[in-house]
Amino acid sequence: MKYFSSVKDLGNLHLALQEAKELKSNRFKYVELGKNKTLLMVFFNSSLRTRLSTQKAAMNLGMNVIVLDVNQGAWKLETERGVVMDGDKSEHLLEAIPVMGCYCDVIGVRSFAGLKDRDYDYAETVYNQFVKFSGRPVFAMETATVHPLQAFADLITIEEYKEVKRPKVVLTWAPHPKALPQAVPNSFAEWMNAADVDFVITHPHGYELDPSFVGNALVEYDQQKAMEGADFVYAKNWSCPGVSKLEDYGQVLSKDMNWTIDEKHMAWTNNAHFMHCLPVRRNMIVSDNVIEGPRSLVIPEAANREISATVVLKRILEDM
Ligand code: AN0
Ligand code: CP
Repeated sequence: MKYFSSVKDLGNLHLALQEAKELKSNRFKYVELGKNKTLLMVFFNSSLRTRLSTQKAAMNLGMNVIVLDVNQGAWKLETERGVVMDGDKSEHLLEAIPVMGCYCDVIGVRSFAGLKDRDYDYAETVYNQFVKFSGRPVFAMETATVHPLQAFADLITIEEYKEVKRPKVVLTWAPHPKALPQAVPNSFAEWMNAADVDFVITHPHGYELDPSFVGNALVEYDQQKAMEGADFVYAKNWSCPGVSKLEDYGQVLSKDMNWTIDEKHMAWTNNAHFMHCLPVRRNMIVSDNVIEGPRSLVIPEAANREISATVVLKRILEDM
């Protein structure tokens, strides 16, 4: 594997899940594989889980790791071509990327959505420049529109905790004070469509996700109806994807707290497990009782980020 941004990059998903299970029981098995290989992790915004879990995964494989926080200590980077650089940005991404490629063997990129220009975000302008100009294998650590390491970890978690062969999984929008990207719900939807689950998406009108990610999922606007009989409830906020109304892209259209997941909501389900990628705002997205409750999987999901990253880095190293 040279690039990782989609479930398709893994090929047979069943085999990838098996590999994840094996690596989880022996995560240092391939500690020789990454010897004298360097991972560069580039962050254009904040991170707790991705930073730590991906670094740990690289260490499991014996790699060296360099982390660059572009907004803290590096030159401010221009990302658009053709700009007269007379402002606060000292360097262009088009020089910075090949330079970064000189110092490492693999690059992880967290580029994040600007949420201003839908076409710019959905063209994955920043991530694709790393693919094109770094000369290195590149993987997504949450780009403008996808977060595949999270979705992979979420699927590993569902596999571990499911109590029926084909569980019902519900992705529900929940309120948040600030505009957030669609990367997490996009990838979650993409991965659930590829997995052996019944998948339902629920959100207020106007929050329709891009059809390329929704795929064959059932979209149900009535949150209660959607959640009835659910085995897993995956809550997440996202800003307007601009599908039905382009000018609303990146806007907060609703802060309706009736969508906040509390015990009343969970009572509609089949004693569902609660999931969220974290970081989460309590009592906006989910009540204290639900996130602290016995059915909450937020910590196991975060723990499985180490596993999903180990599988991805192992496959990249094996292909070098
Ligand atoms: C980010 C998001 O919603 O995409 C990161 C989640 C992994 N969340 C925040 O910025 C709060
Ligand atoms: N879930 C996740 O990717 O968290 P961070 O933003 O802290 O990396």
